[in-house]
Amino acid sequence: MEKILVTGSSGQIGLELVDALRDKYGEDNVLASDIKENTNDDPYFVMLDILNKQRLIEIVTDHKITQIYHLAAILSAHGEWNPKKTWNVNLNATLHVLNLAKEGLIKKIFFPSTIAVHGPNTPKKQTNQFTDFSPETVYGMSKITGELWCNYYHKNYGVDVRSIRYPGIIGWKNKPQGGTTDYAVEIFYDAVEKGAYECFLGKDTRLPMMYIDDAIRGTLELMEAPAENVKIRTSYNLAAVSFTPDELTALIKERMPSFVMSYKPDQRQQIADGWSQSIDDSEARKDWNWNHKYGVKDIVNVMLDNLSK
Ligand code: NAD
Ligand code: AKB
Repeated sequence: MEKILVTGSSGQIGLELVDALRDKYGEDNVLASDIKENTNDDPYFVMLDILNKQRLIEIVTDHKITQIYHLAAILSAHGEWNPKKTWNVNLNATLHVLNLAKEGLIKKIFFPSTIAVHGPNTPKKQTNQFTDFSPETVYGMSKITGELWCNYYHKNYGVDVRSIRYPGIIGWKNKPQGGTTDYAVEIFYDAVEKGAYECFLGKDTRLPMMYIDDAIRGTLELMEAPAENVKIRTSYNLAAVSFTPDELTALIKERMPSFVMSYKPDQRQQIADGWSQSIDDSEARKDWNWNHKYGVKDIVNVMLDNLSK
């Protein structure tokens, strides 16, 4: 029986991933953990600062954890406020988790990477799996280094670590914080609540995005794939849709003609300008049959339908 620990479980992805894992493995076999208080009275939640190595070892040993989904991180925009802390949380804590597997305490790890591993020199369109990585944010630097360590631990110590480079994730259940792609969720909340949104990115800023159900299904599919199919042990490119704020506005206006969009780009514009606009994920499609289900119109519909309720 698998016993799973999710770190950073109170975040945008963690809250939904924990539910999906519990549906699959059973409520009491999935332990949620975060540095942030859990507000849902979850009996299977523990407080864990991922930098506290001793507490991490105690939790893994006491609960006989076999797999860790290591989500805890500081995202791109917030990462620039405190680069050293971001490096520590995003990279050094990942090394703690990798060491648990090297020492035989756990069997499998999921490490989420990101399109932020790309930088200004990376080709922008249909960015290939194997490309130039020269990120200019500490978030991107920590994630590409994390990917390389994952590969190193796999090749040298046989650690079964699997990873996806998520694009911007869109879902209606939780509002994201601290990222550069957050506008693509905030816009729907504000459209429903205020009928208007002021976007912190310029109208032509094209970025790769994905609906959260696709991201979570893809994560579980990768983690369940036979080990021999998982050929890439840095991190898999994963793609679904790609659009600009202007294009998204046009689709929202089809449903809400009175919706008003305005633009006030801030420091996040520079971060977005360094990232790819669309992603070639053919390796994931070939190796473990990845396929997205939600197109951009589906995302607009599912977001507006659920938030309106
Ligand atoms: P999030 O910021 O919503 O959640 C991250 C969680 O980590 C937060 O709940 C935070 O409290 C926790 N955390 C931060 N420091 C911690 C520490 N020291 N100890 C324990 N917990 C700590 O992020 P998310 O959007 O849910 O992302 C989850 C993972 O997926 C991250 O690793 C992120 O890099 C990656 N990712 C997310 C996206 C996206 O669009 N959401 C895209 C690419 C990659
Ligand atoms: C961010 O914008 O920082 C994240 C990401 C794409 O990694 N959503």
